[in-house]
Amino acid sequence: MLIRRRHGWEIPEHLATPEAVFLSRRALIGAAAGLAAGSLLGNRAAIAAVGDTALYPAERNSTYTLDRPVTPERFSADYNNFYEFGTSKSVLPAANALKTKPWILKIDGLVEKPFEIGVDDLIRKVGLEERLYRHRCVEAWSMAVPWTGFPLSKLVSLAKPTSGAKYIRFETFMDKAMAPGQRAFFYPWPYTEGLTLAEAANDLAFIVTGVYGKPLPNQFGAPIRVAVPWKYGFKSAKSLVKVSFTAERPKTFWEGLQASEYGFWANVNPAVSHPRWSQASERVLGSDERVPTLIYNGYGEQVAGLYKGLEGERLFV
Ligand SMILES: Nc1nc2c(c(=O)[nH]1)N[C@H]1C(S)=C(S)[C@@H](COP(=O)(O)O)O[C@H]1N2
Ligand SMILES: [Mo]
Repeated sequence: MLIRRRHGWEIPEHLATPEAVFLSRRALIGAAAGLAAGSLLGNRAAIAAVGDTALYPAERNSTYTLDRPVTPERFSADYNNFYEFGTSKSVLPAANALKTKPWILKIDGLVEKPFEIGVDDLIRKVGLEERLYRHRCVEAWSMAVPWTGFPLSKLVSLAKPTSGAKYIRFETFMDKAMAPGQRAFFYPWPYTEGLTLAEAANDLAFIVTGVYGKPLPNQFGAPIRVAVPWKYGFKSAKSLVKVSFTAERPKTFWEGLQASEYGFWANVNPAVSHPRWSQASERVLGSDERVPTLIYNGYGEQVAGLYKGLEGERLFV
């Protein structure tokens, strides 16, 4: 979290080419299954599932608007936090090693019946939409991106949590062979994060499978991640393999590393400094401009109510 460097913005050609090949192959394989599902269910989501090429770009949900331009992909795609692949911002080449097909998501804990589901099946089930969201890293940089995905509440509904469930816990994959960062033993791997069920039910809480109108490039946390736009970026865990429902507040990766600096709530607040730097403003990726940071990252109207009665908690760390 401490290292802040600038790197070249080029996306190597070897990244673009396999994707194109991959997508056209997928379109062929997916066509038969997608058409069958479409005629059975007759809904738009199922029909759209005729391979990844037909799924992206998804229709934009116009409810979510920005107060700033979308960050060009050449900036956001080579300035990432993904500690599994190293602590620099230039994890793009290392993240190439992440094998995202097939990818199984496990749902467990306090649910009616734990289950596993392939990410492609999940997407076909719930459908996709695009949303423009701001993203504010605790390190005081920010971006604005078009995420593709679906509300986290849809995943909660599928999971059917039991009455004892109060929290949702996200877990990232664990594979030291693929992710060299996970060989650093002093980090509490795997990466974990958490929300209250009330937060997870808020419409802003989003499960992300794509960005910039296409499936997630690896360095963004492929194939499935979280976006919780009113909280500091570290709450938005990447490359999820497990979503668990718990009675106890889950211990998170950054909390495990340094609880005094990175807490469970981590709601954005310009008035509450990080112990080592101000949170009053942020550097917008792709420019040297600094803009004032907004309480709840500008989403207060939708989320402030979640924290009524919790004023005694460290809501902004
Ligand atoms: N598994 C995992 N998830 C993670 C991180 C990480 O290192 N590992 N970094 C977090 C932080 S600090 C931020 S700011 C965002 C960065 O998302 P981006 O690289 O897509 O911009 O991912 C979050 N999710
Ligand atoms: Mo971050």
